[in-house]
Amino acid sequence: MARIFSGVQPTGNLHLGNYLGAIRNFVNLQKGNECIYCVVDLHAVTVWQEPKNLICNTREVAAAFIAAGVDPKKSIIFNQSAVSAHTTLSWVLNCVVRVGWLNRMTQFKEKAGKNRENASVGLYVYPALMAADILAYFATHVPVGDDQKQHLELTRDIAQKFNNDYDVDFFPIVEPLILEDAARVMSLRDGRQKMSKSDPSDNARINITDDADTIAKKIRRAKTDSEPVPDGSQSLGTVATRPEAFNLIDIFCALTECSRTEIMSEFGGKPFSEFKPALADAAITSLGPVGTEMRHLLNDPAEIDRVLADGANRARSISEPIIKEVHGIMGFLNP
Ligand code: AQP
Repeated sequence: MARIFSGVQPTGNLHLGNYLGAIRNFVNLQKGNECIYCVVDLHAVTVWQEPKNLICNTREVAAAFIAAGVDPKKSIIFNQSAVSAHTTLSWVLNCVVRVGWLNRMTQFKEKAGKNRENASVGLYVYPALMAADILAYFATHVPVGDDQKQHLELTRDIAQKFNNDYDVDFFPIVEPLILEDAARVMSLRDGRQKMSKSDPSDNARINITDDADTIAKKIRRAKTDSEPVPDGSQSLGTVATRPEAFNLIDIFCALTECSRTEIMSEFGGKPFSEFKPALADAAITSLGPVGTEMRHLLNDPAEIDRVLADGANRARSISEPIIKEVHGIMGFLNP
């Protein structure tokens, strides 16, 4: 049985991209696997989070997992800061990873932007914390999108170096789980940027908690051009020339599990005014029940906290013996 670890940051505004690219797949992965799904609040604070928002956003991510169909009795759902193994092991791994390795991480460069001197050290060592998340549970598989592939490679390198340095065969070398149907959803305002929680424009994303009217309105206002829906022919453009148009088609594909060819043969050559209402219907059918259930769950925060507490206990029972062994291997005295 594979042991799967994955996480989502509680940075607010959970959106359709988080759902189609990650959370929806968490549900299917439960079949035949042991799954650990973490609300990664320690990762979130690598950039500033308002404390009272962080609490709400943490519950929001947990509610999204459950509303989407993750079963908290079967899978482990917890928030990262509640289990000390993550910070304990990340310090150890900070001492294993090399500065040169971290300097090659493209996500730090993107997230820190031009003002790198002012970025937190936490943002810089984020990949070592991600390695700790995975290795603290001896996770065998991690579902990854393109943006996390480099970090997962680094986790493998860190595990290998620890094993070599201490001459042990201790940490397993984790495998990426490339999900064929994990969609990459782009912004509704700019088809070259991914849909993101931190986009200042709420119209750039469909939030999981948006109601049917808001979803329809955002899709109606989604950026397109004056050309009809692409049909696969050169004359109606390519992803490179019409990224917004193809993003809407790809969202439709992900929502309905149809191929681009199927969608284009139905809508290709037609005006977007005909395509958008059909896309809105598909989004409302797929996301609507999740949003409704999420809002329902969030009305009872004590119940969400109970699920998180139970998950944290189960997470500790796996990670604590692993951390003890790490300390023993490294020669930390435990008087
Ligand atoms: N646009 C997207 N399309 C597909 N998958 C996406 N994910 C995020 N955006 C898209 C996937 O969602 C999971 C959780 O992401 P995260 O919260 O850990 O951080 P992120 O990737 O940084 O997400 P955001 O939405 O872009 O947040 P901000 O704006 O805070 O950086 C991951 O599996 C991610 O691939």
